Amino acid sequence: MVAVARKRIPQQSPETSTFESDVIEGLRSTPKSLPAKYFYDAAGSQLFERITELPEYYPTRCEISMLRDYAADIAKLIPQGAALVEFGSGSSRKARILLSAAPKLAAYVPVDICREMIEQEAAELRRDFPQLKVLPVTADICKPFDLPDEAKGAPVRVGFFPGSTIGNFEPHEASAFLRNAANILGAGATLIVGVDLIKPAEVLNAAYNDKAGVTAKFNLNLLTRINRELGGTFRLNTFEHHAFYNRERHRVEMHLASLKRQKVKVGGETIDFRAGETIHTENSYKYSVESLAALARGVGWLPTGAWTDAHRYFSIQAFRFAG
Ligand code: AVJ
Repeated sequence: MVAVARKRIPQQSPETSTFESDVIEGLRSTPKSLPAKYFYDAAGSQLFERITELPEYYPTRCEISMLRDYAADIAKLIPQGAALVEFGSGSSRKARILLSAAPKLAAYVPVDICREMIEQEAAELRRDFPQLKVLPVTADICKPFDLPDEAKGAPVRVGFFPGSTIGNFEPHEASAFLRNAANILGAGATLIVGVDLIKPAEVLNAAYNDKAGVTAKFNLNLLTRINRELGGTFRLNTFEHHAFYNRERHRVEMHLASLKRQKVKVGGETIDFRAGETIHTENSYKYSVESLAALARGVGWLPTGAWTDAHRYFSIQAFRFAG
């Protein structure tokens, strides 16, 4: 037997070590990038809540008022005894509107990566909807996961994916997500998706460059998180928030631009920045009703309904999976 030198095993949770390897990989790439999903630590989630209340940031307000206005119509797509499965449920604020409008739902399955959040929310939902079976699942919505037996046993399943979270995926990832959702929900399923629409650049640029600077704080908080959790040496006043609508690719891009040439240490690595070099931190893809339907059709979802607001800023789209 040959003795093998063992590497020291870092004292970290699996989440932390994936965070570290994702961050190092992104910062060593050209151009530099970081995955948008890491925005949402406790501080980042609070900053996002503040974004949703900004005058310039229309999507959340728009979607919630549409869910209220069209709840009865949307509920017509929810069959008797169905289980509602929400992908990335968070606070379940939007699902509550559907739950109130569709009393024939038998079960609600909030799926989220954050365990504490859904367990706490489940207790409140059970109190507010005593007839409903609330069956939380802790899982990464991008990967295959198992539904609870009671949801599998329901006559049919209805997926719910609000918030234009689908816009954070690259189009090929959005397509993979839709395919995964079809596999999880099964034949006869309906999927209700909230999607931000293509619109004039001025509206989009304002929504991601708010006057109060909350979106800038949200973006920069990713560096604070890296400093705290990975021992990074980012100096926040040497990076600047950049956000703009990329018309060719139908997406809002967020970046953090280094104001000078500098070196930053992260997890034992040294990263060089040129003056003006950026880290690409987020894409927020915008769709038309037709372009999302085309993507969905490609993986077997047929359009069964679409709603937009008076300005055509936001859409709620429904699809059915024949199987
Ligand atoms: C939660 C992904 C829908 O893309 O508009 C808000 C996140 N980023 N402001 C979005 C976000 C900057 C948001 N999503």
